[in-house]
Amino acid sequence: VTAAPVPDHVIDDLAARLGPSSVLRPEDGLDAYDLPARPVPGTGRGRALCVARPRSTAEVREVLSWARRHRVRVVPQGANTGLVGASTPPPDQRVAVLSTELLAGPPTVDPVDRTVVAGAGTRLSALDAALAPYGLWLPIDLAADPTVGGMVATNTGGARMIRHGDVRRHVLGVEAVLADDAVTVVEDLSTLRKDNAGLDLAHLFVGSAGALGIITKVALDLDRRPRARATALVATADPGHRLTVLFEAHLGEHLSALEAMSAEAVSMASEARGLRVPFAGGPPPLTMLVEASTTAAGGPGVADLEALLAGAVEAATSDGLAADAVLAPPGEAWALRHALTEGLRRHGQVLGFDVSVPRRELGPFRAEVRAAVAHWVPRAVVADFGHWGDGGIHCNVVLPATDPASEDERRRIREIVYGAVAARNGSFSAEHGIGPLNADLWEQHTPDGARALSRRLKDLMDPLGVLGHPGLPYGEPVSG
Ligand code: LAC
Ligand code: ZN
Repeated sequence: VTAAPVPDHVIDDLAARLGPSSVLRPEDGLDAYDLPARPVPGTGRGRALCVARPRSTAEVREVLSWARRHRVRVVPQGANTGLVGASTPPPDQRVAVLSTELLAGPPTVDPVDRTVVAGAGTRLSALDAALAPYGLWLPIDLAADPTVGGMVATNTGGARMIRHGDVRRHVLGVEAVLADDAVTVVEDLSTLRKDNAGLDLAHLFVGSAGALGIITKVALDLDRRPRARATALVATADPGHRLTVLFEAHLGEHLSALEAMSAEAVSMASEARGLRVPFAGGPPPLTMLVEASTTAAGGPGVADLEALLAGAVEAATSDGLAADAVLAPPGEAWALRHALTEGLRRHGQVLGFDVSVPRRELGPFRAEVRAAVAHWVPRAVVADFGHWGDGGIHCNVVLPATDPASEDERRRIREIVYGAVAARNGSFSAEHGIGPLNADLWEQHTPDGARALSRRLKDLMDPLGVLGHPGLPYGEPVSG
């Protein structure tokens, strides 16, 4: 690795290949590419060498050939909404950003097969607008507007995973460009739902964080849009797994979200955003957001779903699992849920941990973390929330902005959370993927064989190591 500055003629060579308007330089102002679209604690400001904005798969090949020739590393970037630091460049101006924002022609929808092929740079909102007229959607619910390429590269989860799964479950195919000697285009855009003809290479790129290839197009399996929906906010009397099991049993295939919000998180969000807390005595220790929905044209309506929810809540109350509950309009319930991240941030310094444990361990996990944080860093507040039905928890520890965590305290809190996760065979990255912020944990927790195979794949697909954020754990840095 050399720290020498990259000479101007290197960028000129890229501009000659793509056309000058497709390459942005620092003097053009690169804030939108150097800074994450959502604040990511622990990531400073990046500084890109330049930003390449290819308009086609052929131009992506040009960018990677250029990167190979000059030994410049390329960080792919979609909407830059990731939370583990993998989409922004490091600060040393030796890494170029490949923005997929112009790889976004109109999606090709097949309403009979319920599939779509879209350019990697297509925003989730734009995809949704293209699918709505057909009564279709991609059922991934996020408090952000990422690109579909980014969603595939990070395998996002979101708040409807309990019913619809993560992005991986919807990926039928991928077109990607490798940084191997031939700059190979792997084209696997079949939209067949039944296609068991050999290795499914498209899935190699799912969750790869741009380390194995640049995703240029994706083929996705879609669902019908819900026709009716009802939500309840439930004050839990038992912060364990029994309520989850009860709601699953009672609501069956109608259950489409089961989220949890701690009193601390709800207070901070409602205060910061002026939102109403629908419980008379203030937020209960743990509030569940339960959603029932249906896509069936001839199926239950809103009133039927509300009755179904009311029945489930009644059963929970008589079992001693629910202390109180209200039927809240879906817009209001989700507004509270989606306000949490921002609400916490306005409250102070947020140390965020995106973790998961087996569902029966959620209660004991939270109790352990809370006790340990209270003991070691008493001024810190655990304001957790998350995807309870999937065992996912955004275990946020919030400190006063005026009295943030010291290095030692940060390390201690990290040890508490990840220690409690590891003791329960949980995951240190439940849904936000791998990036420089958690690469050390990947090294620590990934079995030897899996690490070795990951490195060999990386080596094969990107032998010079020019692809992806340099803080990703899979490969050797570029030499040259
Ligand atoms: C959420 C993001 C942080 O669940 O994953 O709100
Ligand atoms: Zn989440």
